[in-house]
Amino acid sequence: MTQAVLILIKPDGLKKSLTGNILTRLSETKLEIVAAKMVRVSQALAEEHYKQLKDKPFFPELIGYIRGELHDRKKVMALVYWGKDAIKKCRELAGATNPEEAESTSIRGSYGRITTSGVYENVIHVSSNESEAEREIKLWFQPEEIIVNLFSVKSEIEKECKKVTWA
Ligand code: DAT
Ligand code: MG
Repeated sequence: MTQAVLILIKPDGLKKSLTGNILTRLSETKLEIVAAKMVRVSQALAEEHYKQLKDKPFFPELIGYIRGELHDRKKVMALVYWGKDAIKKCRELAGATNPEEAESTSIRGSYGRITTSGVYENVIHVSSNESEAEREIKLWFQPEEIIVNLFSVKSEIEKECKKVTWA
């Protein structure tokens, strides 16, 4: 089944210069990258992304982590991979959520760690099912940033909308 999946290279992955390694690992899947960008993560975006976890005791640390407060890297790399069984293939490569339980050759098993304060620094985010992937891709990307038509769109005319362009 052809699927799309949101991948985030988290601030620890960027700080540890793992971007190339992670993209190389993901290329093993033979999936297609259909969107990619660097994002400075606002409090609102972080809270919306992880809203299913808002009642967990680690939620404030998780938000600080994805916003880059632990790594002096206030950005993440966001990508959409697309192709057959994309979610399963990328989740397998990522490994288990807890980096100590992740298979040692997986991305999280190879590069993740648990901090002394209990944050799972697991290097990469991968959507876990199709409905989560759709919600997350729509949260992180606008339709024109994705080079294939993944979901239905609507057109509207924006009036008196300030837009910054190249001078
Ligand atoms: P995944 O990222 O594997 O989909 P998830 O959606 O359950 O896992 O959790 C999102 C993130 O929250 C996860 O990547 C790391 C953090 N997290 C989850 N469970 C945790 C725990 N018990 N302690 C600390 N951080 C946790
Ligand atoms: Mg998840």
